Amino acid sequence: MQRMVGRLFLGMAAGVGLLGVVRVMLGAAMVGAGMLGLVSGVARAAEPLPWQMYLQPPATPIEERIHSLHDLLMWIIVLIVLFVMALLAYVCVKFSAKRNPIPSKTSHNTVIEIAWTVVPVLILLVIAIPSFKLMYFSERVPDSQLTLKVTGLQWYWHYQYPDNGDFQFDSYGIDEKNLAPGQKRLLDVDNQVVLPVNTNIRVQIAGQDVMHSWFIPSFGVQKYAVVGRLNETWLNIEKPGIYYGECNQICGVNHSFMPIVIKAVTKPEFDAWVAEAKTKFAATSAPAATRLAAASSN
Ligand SMILES: [Cu+2]
Repeated sequence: MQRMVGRLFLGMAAGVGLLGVVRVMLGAAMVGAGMLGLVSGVARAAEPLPWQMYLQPPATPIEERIHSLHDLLMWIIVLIVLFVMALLAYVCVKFSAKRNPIPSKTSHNTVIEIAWTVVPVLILLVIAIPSFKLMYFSERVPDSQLTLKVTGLQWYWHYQYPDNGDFQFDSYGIDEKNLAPGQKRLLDVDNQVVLPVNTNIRVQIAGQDVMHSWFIPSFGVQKYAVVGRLNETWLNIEKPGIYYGECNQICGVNHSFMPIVIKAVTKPEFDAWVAEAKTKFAATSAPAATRLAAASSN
């Protein structure tokens, strides 16, 4: 009975190990392919695509560093999985009941016990150093040249440009039935956030009803929008383009219908847009929810 349980356990461990190896090898292949740019046709757009693997291409210095940390971790995982698999295979062969009918009763080995405590600690240290560096890098806003204020509401985003005349607007996801040709379902919005490239942008994020989260994968930005609290992060978008994100904090029934679209443009294009936006959004003084509440109390 004991032997059967032992075999079952070994079989399960081997199965799980094998699955892990397949998964990690696939991941490693994607890392390699990503580094070589082989998946460029598939994964080069800053948006989710069918059958997409690996991360979206980075568009900010933060996301570039996230990619390197991810790749480092992936190689560490590959090595650990291979090492554990090799040990398992060795044990299965060398200590099978046939080859080793009288098992040793050894229960302690000081050297091995110290080694399997110290080695994981060292591995964690190797991971911790770049991880903390990245955390500080993404938290500390460098000299900002522009501020964007983001407010999360059920279920849309409200944006404010305090340095550019303080105009503000709501940004709603577009209903499936109202999509124009070329617009993306669950990703496109009525009013895009326009930002200049190569500019240090301070992003301040708050909530007005429940918790939301402003998440743009290709920027490496994911910040909670909390009521009564101002969270802060920063961006420096490297190339013009359209970047997509979504609310990624479950915030109620329409959580999946509050996408984020950032249009990154050159500085002159940004200035032209600001001039236009100031008139276009002149009548907007607060998020729609606040305006509705004020109107109904009158
Ligand atoms: Cu939300």
